[in-house]
Amino acid sequence: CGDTHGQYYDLLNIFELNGLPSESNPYIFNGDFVDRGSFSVEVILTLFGFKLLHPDHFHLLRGNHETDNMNQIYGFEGEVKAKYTAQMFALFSEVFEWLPLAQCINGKVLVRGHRLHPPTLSPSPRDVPTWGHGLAYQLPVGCGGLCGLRGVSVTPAFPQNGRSVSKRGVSCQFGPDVTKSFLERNRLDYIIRSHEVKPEGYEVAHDGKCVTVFSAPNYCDQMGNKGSYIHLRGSDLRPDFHQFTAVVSFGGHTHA
Ligand SMILES: [Mn+2]
Repeated sequence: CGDTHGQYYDLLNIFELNGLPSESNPYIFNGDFVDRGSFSVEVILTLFGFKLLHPDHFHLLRGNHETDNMNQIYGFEGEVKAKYTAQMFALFSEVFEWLPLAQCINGKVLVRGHRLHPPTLSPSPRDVPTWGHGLAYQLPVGCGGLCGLRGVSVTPAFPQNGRSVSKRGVSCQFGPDVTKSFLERNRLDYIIRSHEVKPEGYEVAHDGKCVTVFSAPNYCDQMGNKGSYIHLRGSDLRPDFHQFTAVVSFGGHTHA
């Protein structure tokens, strides 16, 4: 699953559609659990609950919204302080620091949500306390002329070969040649990433080697996008996409 962003009723819908987490029904959530939606506390407590219940079959990766500076701007800090206390927010913040940044499934599929650095992605998560929009960590050595840029994030969905700075100037987009070379060097089949809203809830790019999954339908109550989750099927872990639309609740209004 990709971003959930405090959309609690849509998270429950995923479990309704795909079954509750269990040893025979494992999950990976690819970051961005909180912020934007109004029920980030409910989302994260539910996810942490399943993590405690099934530690080896329920996996949470850290998104760029699992950080203090994002939580201050996009709602989670305020929500926690309103529903609980400042101390409770400090505890969430501490736990977020422990979440891994990426996960490799069966040595074949790299799941990595946010600030993906395919050219030289290191196998061990790095400590990035100020990780977020505009404060992302530096591109590692090997990224050519982009090394000196602060606040660089890497976003694919770029059909041309090579790398370039995105329109907003805060991220680096990379082409299918970069994806291919990264996968070959690391002996991987493909990448699953999130962090970017897609109309269909997912997108397959770069000859099927770079897949985006986004699980917050009608993002921010206005995008009109579908959400999706992916099943990995068979020994080759081929992606099988499942789409869903936003849950309607509260007398006809979507949650928010
Ligand atoms: Mn996001």
